[in-house]
Amino acid sequence: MTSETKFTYCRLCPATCGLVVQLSDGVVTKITGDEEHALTRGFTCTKGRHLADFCTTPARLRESQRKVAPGRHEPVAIDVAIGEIAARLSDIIDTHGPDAVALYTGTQAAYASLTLPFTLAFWKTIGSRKKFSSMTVDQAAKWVAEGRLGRWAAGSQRLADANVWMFVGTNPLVSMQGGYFTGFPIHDGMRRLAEEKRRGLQLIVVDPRRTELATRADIHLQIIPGTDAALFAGFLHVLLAEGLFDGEFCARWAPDIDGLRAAVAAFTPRTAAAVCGVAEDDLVAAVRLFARGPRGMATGGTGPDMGPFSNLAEHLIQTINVVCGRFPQEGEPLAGAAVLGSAKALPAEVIAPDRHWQQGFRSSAGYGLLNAELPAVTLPDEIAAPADDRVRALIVVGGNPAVAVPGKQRMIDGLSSLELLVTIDPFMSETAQVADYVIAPVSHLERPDTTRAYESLMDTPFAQYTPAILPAPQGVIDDWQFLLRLAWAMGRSLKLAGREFAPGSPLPSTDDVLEAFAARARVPLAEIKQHPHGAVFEAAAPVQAAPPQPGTTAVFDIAPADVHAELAALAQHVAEHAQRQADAAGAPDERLLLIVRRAKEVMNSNGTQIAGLVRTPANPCHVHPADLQRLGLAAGDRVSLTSDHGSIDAVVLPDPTLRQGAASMTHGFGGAGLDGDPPGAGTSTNRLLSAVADLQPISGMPMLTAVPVSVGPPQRPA
Ligand SMILES: Nc1nc2c(c(=O)[nH]1)N[C@H]1C(S)=C(S)[C@@H](COP(=O)(O)OP(=O)(O)OC[C@H]3O[C@@H](n4cnc5c(=O)[nH]c(N)nc54)[C@H](O)[C@@H]3O)O[C@H]1N2
Ligand SMILES: Nc1nc2c(c(=O)[nH]1)N[C@H]1C(S)=C(S)[C@@H](COP(=O)(O)OP(=O)(O)OC[C@H]3O[C@@H](n4cnc5c(=O)[nH]c(N)nc54)[C@H](O)[C@@H]3O)O[C@H]1N2
Ligand code: SF4
Ligand SMILES: [Mo]
Repeated sequence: MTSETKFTYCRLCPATCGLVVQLSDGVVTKITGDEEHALTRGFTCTKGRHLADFCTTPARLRESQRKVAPGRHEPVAIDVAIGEIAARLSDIIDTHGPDAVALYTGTQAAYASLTLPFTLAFWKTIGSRKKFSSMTVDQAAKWVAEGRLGRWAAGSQRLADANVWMFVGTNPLVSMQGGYFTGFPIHDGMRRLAEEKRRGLQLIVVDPRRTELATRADIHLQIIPGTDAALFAGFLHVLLAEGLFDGEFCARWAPDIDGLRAAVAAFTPRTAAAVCGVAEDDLVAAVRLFARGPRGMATGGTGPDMGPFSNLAEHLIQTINVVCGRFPQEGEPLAGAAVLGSAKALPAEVIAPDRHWQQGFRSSAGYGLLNAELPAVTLPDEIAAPADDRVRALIVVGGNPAVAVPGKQRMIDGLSSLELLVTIDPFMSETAQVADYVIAPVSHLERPDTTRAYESLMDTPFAQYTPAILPAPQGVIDDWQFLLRLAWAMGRSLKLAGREFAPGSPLPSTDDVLEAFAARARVPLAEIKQHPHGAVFEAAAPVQAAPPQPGTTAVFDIAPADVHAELAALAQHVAEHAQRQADAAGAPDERLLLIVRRAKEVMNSNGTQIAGLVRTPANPCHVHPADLQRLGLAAGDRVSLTSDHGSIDAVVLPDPTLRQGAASMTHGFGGAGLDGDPPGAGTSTNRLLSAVADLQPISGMPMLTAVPVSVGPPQRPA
């Protein structure tokens, strides 16, 4: 028997936790956290310790699959699959043009460093404008806000230098969401947060649940779900009324203070606090604490970006940073690391709002391109559109749109009606089950990789290289290699990493391509490879913000006309809501507001297939104990949740950390059920949510949080 110990890192989420893998005769016997890892110091979550199961579970595909009849797939050799897919794609493009082919990228396209660059290069050579991703069922409001407000060229301040930070609707101690999204450290967050707090960092958390993060807050505003826009309008009202903003910064970079003051005038702290269900004093105290700074930002996660008025909520959160001047100034360190990537001293100035979606292409559903993407909920519309270049073929990389997007059945029906659906996926996901080809990729522990792709999310100049830990099964292919070979089979080259990968040239190895991507690294890849636990490279210290370019005239647009109009609409919505409540004083709305939540044991739908990872009951519905009692329910009861758009079943569990009136579930569950979620698999909340009602303008973002549901006796047999 040969025993081996190998060092690597987890590739399921950006936390890239260091792992120690123990093998006996080539079989993984145990995975633990790597105590010697430079940043994660032994921390992992349960998913990381199960990482080998993602490679070895019987459910994992070891060969690519071809559909032979609806619901029936057979193994297909990769050369055959590539040849057939290339021929069909070429035919569709020749007959109907490149826009008849669409792309959907999901989260797992981002976690192998070569997958996304090759996907985007492949996409460029196809030349289609119909690109979709999970971002438009996630935080598309951030793109809208930047396009309307403008952004700071030198990026964000760093938590490590901050005195105060306000986290809105994010729980990075579970989600590990950090970097440019929230500013939270992606590595070993729990310990890092404790260290920053000991240094004096003060925390404000806005969340309807007393989350792991909220228990560590100096001020927790436990708002009514879906009321963020009103809260931050009130927040800005107080900031401006009390003169707590940075007048000098605004005079130079955000001149329309009077416009903003007028736009938030209706949102007095009393009104905002009443709408949000918090104490007025707490709101005012949060404003004063934040304003005192002098450093630190307000950042939002999925909470404010998935609810009603999400574009507005995100605009107001970012505007708080603008009026308080909370950006790196000339000579201050930039956030984000660059060890394998290149670093540039970005100027301390504004990049003007461009509202890019207003120009150029419009989809048949009427949307412009937001960051070169169309709304994911409109994919079924683009498939059904009465146009010659309607979406006829779809390529999915690292995503599971059948389960990720509200209106689950609508999406499954749309995907099923495609002329060609290809997904690269190690599992027979719901999307794979209706696909014509399922390409079986190399799995996490089977590929060498570097941490390059995560550097923009890091706050420390850290880098790690990992070799492949396990051999890949014969029949699988690297995501990037499939895309390159598919392009070649279509007679096209891919251009990336300063190279042209032309048809007929020798097929590079993954290590060759990783080298090519490291050509301009600040620390040579060869040196990084000498640190099996990863290392912090002081030679790659953060660069400092450069002075603004002479003559720059760009400024933030803090109160554009559409934001004004949205605030007016919100004020009216608030007034109507208050009126309805007064009218119904005797018969209050019994419905709960269903909110989003991340579960430690799964990463969206990843992990739902791994035995021993998912707890029982799968995807329970959490309800405050007082609400359970009011509804006559007990822990463990099966219930039906009914929204205006659908109904699902779940098991209720008490959760005293919730605000009363809220219920919370996670997403990504639902198992193999194409017509309904099978018992025991956990239900998909996307059967409750609408892909057509209450969409946000510009982004087409649906409502995923703060959705009214009635909770009652189960309507289906167990
Ligand atoms: N109701 C509700 N819906 C939501 C959300 C919510 O909060 N509530 N959250 C939304 C958010 S934020 C997001 S990001 C989306 C997620 O949307 P998606 O990214 O579309 O969904 P995932 O479940 O992450 O899909 C990842 C897929 O990649 C596959 N995969 C795993 N490893 C690999 C690999 O190495 N290569 C390839 N090619 N594939 C791999 C997995 O098997 C899985 O099928 O869901 C959204 N949907
Ligand atoms: N373990 C695990 N980690 C993950 C994922 C996963 O599925 N599992 N998914 C990954 C993905 S794709 C993403 S996008 C990130 C998301 O990362 P986060 O945005 O940090 O996700 P959550 O931890 O769900 O935090 C969202 C918080 O918003 C709160 N919330 C709900 N509704 C509202 C509201 O109306 N207003 C406010 N202010 N708050 C509200 C919820 O109570 C919750 O605490 O996580 C990533 N990490
Ligand atoms: S999934 Fe868990 S173990 Fe893996 S990187 Fe993320 S937090 Fe770390
Ligand atoms: Mo996400």
